[in-house]
Amino acid sequence: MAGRLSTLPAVLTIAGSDPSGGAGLQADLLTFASLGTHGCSAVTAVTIQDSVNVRGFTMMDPLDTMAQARVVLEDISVQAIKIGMLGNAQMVEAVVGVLLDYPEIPVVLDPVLAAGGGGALAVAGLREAMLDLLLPRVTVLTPNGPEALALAPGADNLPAAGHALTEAGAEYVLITGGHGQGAQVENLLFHDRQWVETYLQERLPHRYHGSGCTLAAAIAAGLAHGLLVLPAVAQALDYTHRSLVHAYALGRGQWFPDRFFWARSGEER
Ligand code: PXL
Repeated sequence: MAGRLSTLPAVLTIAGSDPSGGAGLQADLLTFASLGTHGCSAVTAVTIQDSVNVRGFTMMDPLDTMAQARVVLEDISVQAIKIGMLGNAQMVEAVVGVLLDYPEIPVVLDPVLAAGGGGALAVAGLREAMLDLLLPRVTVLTPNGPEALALAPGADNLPAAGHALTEAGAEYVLITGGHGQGAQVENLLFHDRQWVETYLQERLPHRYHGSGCTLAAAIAAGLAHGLLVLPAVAQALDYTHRSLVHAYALGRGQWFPDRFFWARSGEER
């Protein structure tokens, strides 16, 4: 039997599990599949949560998470890595150790501190470890507004936070505006201590669970397809927005993005 002549580019997510299926590695794998890539996953934590909020989480042993990442990276030519929930500083240190062995693979980091419902997905020390150890290895950092302000030392507004986070080592910083106010969502892109682009989107009426995961995973998928950062960001913002336009209410809380909206609506992907 003939095999495929070409393969799908592979993307690895290093992230937490969300049993509701809305966020976390479940969201990443759906997004990877929807965008024509093959998703691999290394689990950092198992969360207990629904569409309303987080009840708790259990961290994996970082050695086991890194063993998952290493067997994948040694076997499969991974084209991009997406990092989501890291949970604690030990997990950051372990991830950095693996990334140092693969300096050519672009990294998208969603610096997860809390879930959509507000519940914490991080313990003390995570913020500092991400800032000091991980940011210098990050191609695109995707904080929402509150995360950007929490991460950037001393910043009291979003442009200052964007500048500080590129200074801390992230090559590009995309601060998303979903948590802001106003009819338009303002997403701000920074590079090399400069504010280089603003992407405006219509603000949608609901609260969503897993929108940040979808965005970061979509950027990683774009990079895996060989896109440069700016087109990868623009396409991922558009894809995420459309997945939210088609979101559905399944539980009692936030709505879930439809990462396969194009398959159901007949729209272009
Ligand atoms: O969207 C942030 C996020 C990341 N990772 C996991 C999550 C969430 C939000 O709920 O559950 C595992």
